[in-house]
Amino acid sequence: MTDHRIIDLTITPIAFSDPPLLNSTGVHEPLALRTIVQLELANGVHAVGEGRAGAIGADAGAAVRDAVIGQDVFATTRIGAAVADAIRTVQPGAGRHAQLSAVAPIEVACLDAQGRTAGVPVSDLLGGAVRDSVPYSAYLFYKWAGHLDAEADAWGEALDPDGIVRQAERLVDEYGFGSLKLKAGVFEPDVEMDTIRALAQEFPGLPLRIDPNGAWTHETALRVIAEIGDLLEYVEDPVLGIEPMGRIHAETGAELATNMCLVEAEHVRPASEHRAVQILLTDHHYWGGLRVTKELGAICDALGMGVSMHSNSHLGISLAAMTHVAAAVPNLAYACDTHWPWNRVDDIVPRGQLEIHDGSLTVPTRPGLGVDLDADKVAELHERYVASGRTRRDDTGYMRRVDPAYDPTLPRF
Ligand code: GKR
Ligand code: MG
Repeated sequence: MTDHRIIDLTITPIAFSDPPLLNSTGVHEPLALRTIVQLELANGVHAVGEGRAGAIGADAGAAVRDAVIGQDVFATTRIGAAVADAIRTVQPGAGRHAQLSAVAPIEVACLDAQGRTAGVPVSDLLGGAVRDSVPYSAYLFYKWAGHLDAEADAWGEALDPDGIVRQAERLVDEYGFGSLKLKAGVFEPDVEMDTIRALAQEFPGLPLRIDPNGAWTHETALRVIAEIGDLLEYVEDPVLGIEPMGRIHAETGAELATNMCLVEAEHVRPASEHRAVQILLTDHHYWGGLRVTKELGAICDALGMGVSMHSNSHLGISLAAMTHVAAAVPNLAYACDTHWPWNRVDDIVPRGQLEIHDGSLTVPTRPGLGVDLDADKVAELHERYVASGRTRRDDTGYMRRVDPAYDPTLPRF
């Protein structure tokens, strides 16, 4: 029996390239931020997890290390509780979200370590993969040609329906995506509806989704659903809030998905009572890890809700973790979101270990997450983080450099 105790934990904030992607609160800055955690076990195993920017801030690092070091890596429930306690101690105002965001990358690293120790992939630790590959959707964004004060990037401009169709062609050619998601809430709804119509014409048969992140009023959402609802697989967060989402569903019968109104355990009951959510977009980075995400899948099943997966700008450790849990959730029936094609140029997983072919990623079968960590790349991205002086995402602030009057208040249209 080897010694499974955790003997070291490193928390590394990183910054990596991100194109100027537009959304309902502004535009992506040149650098996206993430948190990498690395564990070392007494048995010599090294393991890794990836979390949100600031998931374990500089103020919390020492307390979280104290909470984790010395624990048996198989005791993830106890480790999670200790990490949540540590966050509450150093940040007394920290809500459940902040605590679970800190727990998530550590739980992923623990599962990576468990898998490496036992010689099995993480999907096996989650009950086993029920599919060999996980489908992802192309995540389409309106975007500027390039960042402020920089040359145009290789993706090119996408500020109208034609630009989005060109972007979709590139993503479908390169990755074989079999469904398309449009990030909306950027332009007048008529432009965004024309974009969906153009995609439907160019890619007949491919499921289409639209996500304005709550930028529409009740009336606008009703109009969009009336005009293009029959072209859509589902509508994601057309309006903000559980009751408003429930009213849209009641009045239109449209299938609604969310990563905004059902984001904590206490939202499950009201979301179900109001029939506000037909498809829950889970996200292990916010919910506290892979095991709870799997449990969430079972809760959705019991409530008659569909399941898929939300993403934010991320790198390959997250993609591997998302793929393992998506493979182990039997009722996950929609292609998952991923930002990875936008960010992979700076990946910390060596090229070739993760590839999306025919729109799907093969579930890694090597022990643990089944991918390696490029330590030199992590060091480079950490230097970039330090040099940037940034600690949080500010899409609105960046947009205000071109439009000082930009108002992120939603709904906007
Ligand atoms: O990357 O701009 C973005 C997205 O808008 C992201 O922040 C959202 O969290 O992808 C997400 C979503 O589905 O709402
Ligand atoms: Mg969304």
